[in-house]
Amino acid sequence: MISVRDPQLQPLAAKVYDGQRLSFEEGLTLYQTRDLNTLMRLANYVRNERHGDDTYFVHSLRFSQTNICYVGCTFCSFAKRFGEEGAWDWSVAESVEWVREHYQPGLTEIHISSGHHPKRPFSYYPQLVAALRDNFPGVQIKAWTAAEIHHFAKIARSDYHRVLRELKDAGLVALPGGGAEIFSERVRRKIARNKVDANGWLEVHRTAHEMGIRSNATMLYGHIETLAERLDHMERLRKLQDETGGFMSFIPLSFQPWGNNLAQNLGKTEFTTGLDDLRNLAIARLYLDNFPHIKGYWATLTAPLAQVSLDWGVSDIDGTLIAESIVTSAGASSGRALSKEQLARYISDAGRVPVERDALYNVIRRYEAVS
Ligand code: V47
Repeated sequence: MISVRDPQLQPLAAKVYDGQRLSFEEGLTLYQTRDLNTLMRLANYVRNERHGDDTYFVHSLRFSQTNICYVGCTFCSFAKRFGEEGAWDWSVAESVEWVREHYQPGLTEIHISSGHHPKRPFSYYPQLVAALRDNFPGVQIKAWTAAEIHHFAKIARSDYHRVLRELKDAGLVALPGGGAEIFSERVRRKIARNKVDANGWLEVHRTAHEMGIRSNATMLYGHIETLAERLDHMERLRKLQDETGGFMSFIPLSFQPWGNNLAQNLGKTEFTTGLDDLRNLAIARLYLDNFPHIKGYWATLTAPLAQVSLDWGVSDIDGTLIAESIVTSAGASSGRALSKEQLARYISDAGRVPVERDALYNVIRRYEAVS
């Protein structure tokens, strides 16, 4: 048992050491406490119990077949309209060419997320997955957020199950966790009005899990949400994970304010600081007791803070992020990908063991532990 400065954390610490689940109110206490040192040590305890020093990363190419999108989320700096400068919309053949140009030896996954294109028919998407699978055998395809799967079901006049079945048959192995934003209806109305709602997002993941497709979950935070709304987001994920067990990791994404209107339109002038980000990761580790991994996404955190986050509950720092463009367009630091060696160095300099994994957390290489 560690010494606890904030007496309010005493009963929570006892529960954490006893492996008991935290309540919503206890989660709020963690958002309010000034005893960040205890919070860090509790999250680190849970992380070490689950994973020891093992810290995961993946050699990942980020691909978006289009940035054309009709949805108009106010936080987004990536989307373009038809004909706008900087818009792209690759055919299947052009997509394969693009991936070939950016391919690196040893690449493990192609992570795809993009815009909601109003005109492409659904048949294009399984064709794209199959073409990537055939041209890059052995590279896993983790493709399209639940928001996009919802869009595909609409344009195909079909349902989530049938859409996911076709994509899976074409070679898709997992879903990325984007599009979740914040589940609160109050916030969603303001920042992502035309996107799939919370229940739809959760239903896509439920359907995927029932079909054996594993997935991730994100949370976009640090804009206009309250702390209770962050916890509500985690609460809904925890419930679904109790049902299905299909989530692999949870990824908090701190809002990046450049090139979008959210900040100006809603009068937001202050954004998350390093300790906000670390606190949020630690709470996720403690609250989401049924999620295997909490990701410290270096693209939004910066790599040095992602390194520090390894003591705050984080067991995965995502990956090389070749050609990341979604958060980069909003000012994040991911414009330059990191090599596997650089990622391994960040991890081992933090006294942890780098483990290269694939999209499904199968181990590719465990590095030597530092002595
Ligand atoms: O859904 C968009 C977010 C997400 C901004 O599954 C922004 O392993 C911050 O899906 N500031 C897409 N965030 C990214 C995504 C993802 C990322 C990392 C790992 C995984 C995974 C998936 O990017 C979107 C949205 O929430 N985003 N704009 C912005 N201005």
